[in-house]
Amino acid sequence: MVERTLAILKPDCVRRNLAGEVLARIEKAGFRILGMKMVKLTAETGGGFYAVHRGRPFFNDLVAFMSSGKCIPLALEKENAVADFRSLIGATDPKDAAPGTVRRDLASSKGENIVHGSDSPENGRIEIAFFFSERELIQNA
Ligand code: IDP
Ligand code: MG
Repeated sequence: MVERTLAILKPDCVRRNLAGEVLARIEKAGFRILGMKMVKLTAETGGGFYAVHRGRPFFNDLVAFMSSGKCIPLALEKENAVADFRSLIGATDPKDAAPGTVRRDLASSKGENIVHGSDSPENGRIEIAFFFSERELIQNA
């Protein structure tokens, strides 16, 4: 089934000039980019995006990291987008991620792990709507 998923190139990715490398991998894997923008989250908006993790021991560090620099959210579409994107990026901790995945190849730690990917089609829709209005999602260009 054609699905949508939200990716975020996190502040470590942008800061380390790896956005082009990760975008190339996303394009080569067959994802259509419906929307792309550059944003800087605040403690409030970053905390809102990751609200599901509020109360976890890593929450404060996560929010500080996500608001530490520019991010690039991407609205992506393809068959089986959610699972295929998570396969492309690998496990949360780069030490556990499979060889050839974005996180294994590029990420420095479990916290600073280069890229976000939605964990279900429903969350994909919710997370895309967090960053993009309907008219910013361009299907046929
Ligand atoms: P995911 O990004 O692979 O879906 P989640 O469990 O949803 O992983 O966690 C969201 C983000 O929170 C992770 O990508 C990572 O940046 C951070 N995080 C998760 N678990 C830890 C941890 O144990 N230590 C530090 N940061 C963590
Ligand atoms: Mg997650």
